[in-house]
Amino acid sequence: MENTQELIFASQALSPELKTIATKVFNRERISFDEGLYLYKYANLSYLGTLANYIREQKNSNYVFFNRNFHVEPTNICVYTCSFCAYSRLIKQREEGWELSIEQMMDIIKKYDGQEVTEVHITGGVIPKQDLAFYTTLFSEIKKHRPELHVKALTPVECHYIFKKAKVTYAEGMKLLKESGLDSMPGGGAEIFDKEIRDKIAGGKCSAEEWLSIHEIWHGLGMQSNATMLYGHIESFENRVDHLERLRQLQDKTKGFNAFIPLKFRNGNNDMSDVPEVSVIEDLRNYAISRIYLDNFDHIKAYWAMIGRSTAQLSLNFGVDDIDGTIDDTTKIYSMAGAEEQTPKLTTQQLVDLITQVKRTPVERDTLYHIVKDYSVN
Ligand code: V47
Ligand code: SF4
Repeated sequence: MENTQELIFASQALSPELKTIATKVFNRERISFDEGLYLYKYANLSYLGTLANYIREQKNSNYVFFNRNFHVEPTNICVYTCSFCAYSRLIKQREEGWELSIEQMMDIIKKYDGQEVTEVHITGGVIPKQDLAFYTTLFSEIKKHRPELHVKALTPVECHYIFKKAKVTYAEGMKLLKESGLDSMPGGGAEIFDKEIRDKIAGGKCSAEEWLSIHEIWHGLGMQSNATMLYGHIESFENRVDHLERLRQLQDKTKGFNAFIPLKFRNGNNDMSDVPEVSVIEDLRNYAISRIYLDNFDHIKAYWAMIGRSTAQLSLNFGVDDIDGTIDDTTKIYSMAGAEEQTPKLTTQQLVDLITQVKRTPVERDTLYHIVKDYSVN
């Protein structure tokens, strides 16, 4: 630790503000909103990497977590029209979309019988037919068939819509979903919390306050979830710090978030194709600042299917300790928006190799970060 501190403080380029922030990090003190903003505006990559890596190793030592998972996307038809979304088809273009029945989804799930997957991740578009009863039936069917398979499903965007339609409160709806077999919630639908930007890119769907409230209620039931931030489009650095700040405040209250997942805006085949994508340097800076700012989150995840394998490997030196899972070519949301990974699928051995190539220790986890296999132990 002394060496890390000496390295940081020896830098000629260090302003008094950056010195104060580094001192806070080494003393395990929280940085402020203005300091978060200062990092986005002025900190260089090596400074951010050193601090983020220090925190990452304090929290998770040399471990990099992954899981064995697959996705089921019930539909890509959607009543909403988020302008960054390359995936959804409006109801009127439904011939270009897919819409799975409960039986079809159960057939997908049954294909994994006998395989060592631990999680099914279920999210997609929002349509009237796939309502609260549809999802409670689906979850209870999954649990009847394979009780130990962790069901991570539905974002507040879907929850808000199905609860309103069923005329139940968020609390009643979340309780019904829990009783039917929902185990945790993924981090999607957060986009960017700032109202002006959210209205521009994701108008009509649940608000920031509603997104946060649904997670808070879920955590209140003793359950866990993830959080995301869609970055690198038309948002400002202030908007990013505001997003991190709201998540940090909720996590102080509930401690229910497992991981934070920054999602890089990809500009292929959507209504924001004229907005350029940010550089890999900006991706790494953003991972590192997220790691530094979110002192009450245990895990920062780089979603390899979205940023590609090489950037995911690099991110492991910038605060990231998790690279999601095997996925098994079961999600289309990023490949349709132009991500490098056109057929997102990695075997467990390939994930282990990616991690060991950058001299980290692979650990297979379950959704709630219990260790399934530590690869440093033979
Ligand atoms: O909310 C959609 C994003 C999210 C684009 O919790 C895009 O473990 C970039 O949240 N460019 C859904 N991003 C995916 C998600 C997720 C993924 C993996 C793991 C977990 C988890 C959660 O995908 C959406 C939206 O923010 N998204 N389109 C795009 N063009
Ligand atoms: Fe629908 Fe989600 Fe796409 Fe928005 S991001 S249009 S809510 S599928």
